Amino acid sequence: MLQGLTIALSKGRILKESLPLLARAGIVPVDDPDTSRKLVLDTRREDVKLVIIRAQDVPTYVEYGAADVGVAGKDVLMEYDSDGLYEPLDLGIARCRMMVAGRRTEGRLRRRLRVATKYVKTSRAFYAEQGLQVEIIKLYGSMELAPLVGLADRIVDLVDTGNTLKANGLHPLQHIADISSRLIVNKASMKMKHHVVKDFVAQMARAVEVTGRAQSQTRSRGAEAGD
Ligand code: PRT
Ligand code: MG
Repeated sequence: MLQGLTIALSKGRILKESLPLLARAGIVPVDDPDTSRKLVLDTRREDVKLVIIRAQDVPTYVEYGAADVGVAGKDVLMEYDSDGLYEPLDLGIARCRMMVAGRRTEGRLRRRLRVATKYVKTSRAFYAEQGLQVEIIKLYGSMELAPLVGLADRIVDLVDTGNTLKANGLHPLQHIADISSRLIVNKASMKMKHHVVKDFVAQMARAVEVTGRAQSQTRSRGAEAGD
């Protein structure tokens, strides 16, 4: 019997950066994921399909077995904070940093520091470790706005180029974690579909390795060419 494999991915940078890795494992969607409105995509491998969902929903789908495996940002996984998943591989994609940011100059506060973020658990743990009592304000997006309109003193958000912070007059202040996307695996699938899952993880590990090698070759060629 052919055991199928369902892979959960989110649209946007995770899908974009996962596709080249999946392609190395022969997993190529039949329809173009950029234009298709399908939420379940068939691939050229008859036994493999992709489900396309919100980034924050990927761990839920995988933990409950609606997908066997998935790709999720470490930021999402830290916030999801469950031991109901395996996390066997760092894919090294969609890299960024989770940072505290704010205005550089601010008056002395006579109340608790207010921190706006969608990463409530992670932020609470970070400040607790610092021994600081802060007020966490949960937002779902556009965190950068909060300090500008006086909603919060700080934000905890992801930073890549730093352009979004800069454009809003904010500065990175503290580093919380380096972020990249991870392969996650449903615990029952790891047992029941051991061969399929193990092969897939191995193929992805190989793809990550090959991609990393190609990238460092490009870099060293760039350095030789003097750019
Ligand atoms: O956007 P949507 O609400 O649909 O979902 P999502 O934001 O979770 O999806 P997506 O595709 O934006 O992000 C998916 C994952 O990509 C995240 O969970 C991270 O693990 C990873 N990732 C990597 C990033 C970034 N880099 C990133 N720069 N996610 C978001 N950003 C945002 C950041 O929040 C900020 O608004 O980009 C902005 C900062 O970018 P710079 O380059 O201006 O610093
Ligand atoms: Mg986004």
